Amino acid sequence: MKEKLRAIRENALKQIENSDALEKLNEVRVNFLGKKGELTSVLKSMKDVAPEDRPMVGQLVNETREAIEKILEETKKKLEAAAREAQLKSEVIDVTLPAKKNNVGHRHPNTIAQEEVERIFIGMGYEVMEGPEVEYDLYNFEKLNIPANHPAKDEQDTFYINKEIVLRTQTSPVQARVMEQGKLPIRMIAPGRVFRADEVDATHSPSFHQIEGLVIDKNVTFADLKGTLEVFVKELFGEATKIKFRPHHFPFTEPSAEVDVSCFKCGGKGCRFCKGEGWIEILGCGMVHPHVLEMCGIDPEEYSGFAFGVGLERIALLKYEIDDMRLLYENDIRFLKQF
Ligand code: 2U9
Repeated sequence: MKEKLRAIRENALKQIENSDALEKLNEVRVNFLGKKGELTSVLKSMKDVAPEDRPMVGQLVNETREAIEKILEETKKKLEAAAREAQLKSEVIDVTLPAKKNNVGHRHPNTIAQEEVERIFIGMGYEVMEGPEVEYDLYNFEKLNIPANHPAKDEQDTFYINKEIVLRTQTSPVQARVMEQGKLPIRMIAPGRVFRADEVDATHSPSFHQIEGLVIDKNVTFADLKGTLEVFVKELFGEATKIKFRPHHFPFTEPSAEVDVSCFKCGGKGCRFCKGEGWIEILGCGMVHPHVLEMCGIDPEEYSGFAFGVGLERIALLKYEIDDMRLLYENDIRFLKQF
């Protein structure tokens, strides 16, 4: 029995020594100390040992178990340390590698242009106001001097929710609502999305954006309008920009004008960009029609004002030299990344 136990012990130690992984070590433990293990089967055969030898044999079995367990534990610790070491080595961080790029989005050219226009007017003391995109016909047309059957209603054909409610064709209803509140003077711009029943092409879209401005105070004249817009275009397109007013007609302003700026590419000589004209049409404007003032609760005898409107996409296309408006809406990241 003594011999058998020594053999088991030597065999176990050899197998433990040869274990190069924790799994293997566990197998050895099961093979020797497990329920069906070699040492356990010796214990089971104690009944065959003479009763007087049993204490001695029992002690020997225990010593063998303790010896195997001790060396198992030591080897387990060594293998665990080696595994941790190997893991640390394999997971080494190379701090010289380029960092993972965090792909943050960036502003759309429309947004860049809108914020630029807002910055300029805020600098002149204007407030930025917003209003609903779904509007009453009353605010979108009637109060802006465009009654039913007015030809301008055809030019600004839009999407009707019902007879009285439309998708706004201009941001002017925002100004009409502010005027009705009766807090004067007013110095505001209204940027926002507008809608028209237009076919899509390089310069048209059924949904686009405008920025309209309104100033109402005592003694506001066309000279104030000219000075304001001159400051605006010089800030937007450069100090050398010249400005030209051409008489025009809008139902909501009287007198009205369209404004051209000298081509900021060729300085006015005429080039491909301005189609040889030297001038580029940029916005519409005028003195607020007395009837519009009246309909919005302001006395035209006491107050006067000017208004202007500019297409945001038009500014973005000009400023960033984009030749097709559709590019602004296609969400092609290769296009958007350039601005
Ligand atoms: C009120 C009174 C008057 C706003 C104005 C224009 C001239 C104009 C166009 C520019 C490009 C529209 O997007 S566009 O096609 N707008 O030419 N807009 S005056 O006049 C107002 C606004 C509100 C109460």
